[in-house]
Amino acid sequence: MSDTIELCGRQLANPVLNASGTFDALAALRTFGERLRDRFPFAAYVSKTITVARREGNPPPRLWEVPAGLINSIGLPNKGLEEFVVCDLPQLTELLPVPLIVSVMGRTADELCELVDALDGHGSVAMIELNFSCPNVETGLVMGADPAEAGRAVERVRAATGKPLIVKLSPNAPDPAAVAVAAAGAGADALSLINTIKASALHPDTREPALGARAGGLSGPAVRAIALEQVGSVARAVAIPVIGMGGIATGRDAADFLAVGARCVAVGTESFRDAAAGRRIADELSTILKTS
Ligand code: RRO
Repeated sequence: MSDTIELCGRQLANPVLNASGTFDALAALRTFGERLRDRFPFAAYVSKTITVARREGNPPPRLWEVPAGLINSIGLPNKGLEEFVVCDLPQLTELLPVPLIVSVMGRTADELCELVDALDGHGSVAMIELNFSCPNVETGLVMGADPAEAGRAVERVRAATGKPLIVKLSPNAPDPAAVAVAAAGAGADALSLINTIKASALHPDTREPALGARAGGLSGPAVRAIALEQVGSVARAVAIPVIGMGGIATGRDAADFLAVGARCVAVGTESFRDAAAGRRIADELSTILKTS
């Protein structure tokens, strides 16, 4: 039996993707070259989120470990749309051995339209993920928290591109399934969730916030049970494919997300511990699906 699955009209070799911002494919491909191309850990690659304007990101420290998890407050540093299209996109086009999904975030629907419009003519961009859910920049949550806002934004972006649109939902919204239904109704082709859960920690010595921006987003095994619940409730509410993520570290975890209705899964925090985790999880998942 083959592990291939279909996502937004593309055949993927297996159901395991990366979570945006957790794997720097260009750095890895430049370092490991052909060896990595032949055994790339993911069946499709989601870029770090880009914005129209360049951003420096949040003050350090940006990462803090907690039991079974990681809090990040990265703050969306990126070189901006123009530099991404001129510098990164040609290299990703040349080097990536799997379909490319570009993650974008806008402060307004106009900005989102500018982002997707600039990507629309590039054949190497297989899909676009709209990040409605970054916990570390104010605007990331506004569109993702309110179903009506999310629906209006997706409707505008839908009219601006023919590329498949994945909407990344926030676990910090009062009702993620309601946002999912609104996004699907407005023309989203797929949904992904969860992003990180708003969290904070104090430094044990100073009793001051451990992160430069005071708070951040929690990921890793600590969030897995919450993610499984939210992915299941969203998958039951919509007919479009769902990409499930949140603390997936083994093939068994991945199988659980598929069992509650996800079409694909994504690996994030586990890749920081083991850069080849995506491949291992895909192999473990394959064995589980063949023997169950
Ligand atoms: O860059 C970040 O701080 C960040 C983003 Br864009 C996101 O979507 N999720 C997250 O936990 N961190």
